Amino acid sequence: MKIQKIVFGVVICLAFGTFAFAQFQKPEDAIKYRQSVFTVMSNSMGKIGAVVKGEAPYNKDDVAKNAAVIATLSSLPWQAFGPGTEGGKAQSDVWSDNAKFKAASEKMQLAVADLNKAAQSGDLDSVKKTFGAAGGSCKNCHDDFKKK
Ligand code: ASC
Repeated sequence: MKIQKIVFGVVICLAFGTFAFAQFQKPEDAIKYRQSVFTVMSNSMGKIGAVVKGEAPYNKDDVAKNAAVIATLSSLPWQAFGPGTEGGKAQSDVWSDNAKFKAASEKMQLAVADLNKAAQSGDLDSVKKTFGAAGGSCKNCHDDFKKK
């Protein structure tokens, strides 16, 4: 009996916690949220990009931290593209061609996971290779779904 109550409580907390996490009071809140996440991701991409281009020295720990930031944040923006949150820099295709948008988002998450794996290994050549694919996955999605 007691264990059933605990399990029930945990399930309710998880259900409502997840619900609350993915909801926004106003469309502008969702837009601000997703743009903020992309801003931080872009900042870390830029820092790794400078290393890849030879414009900044390779510091393994810094690259590893930035790659981890990107990989961690990569799962967050999508919950802020829900119905009724059209606007900002997002093209309407995000909603009208949502399957394609979702596929692009998944491709990006896999690419930045690869970049993070390379960065944690501390191998600059692997970082360079995976960075190209990660940046390409950002660009692909922007070409199709971000307002110019
Ligand atoms: C970045 C950033 C993007 C992508 C894209 C890759 O660092 O801010 O939007 O990479 O430029 O081509």
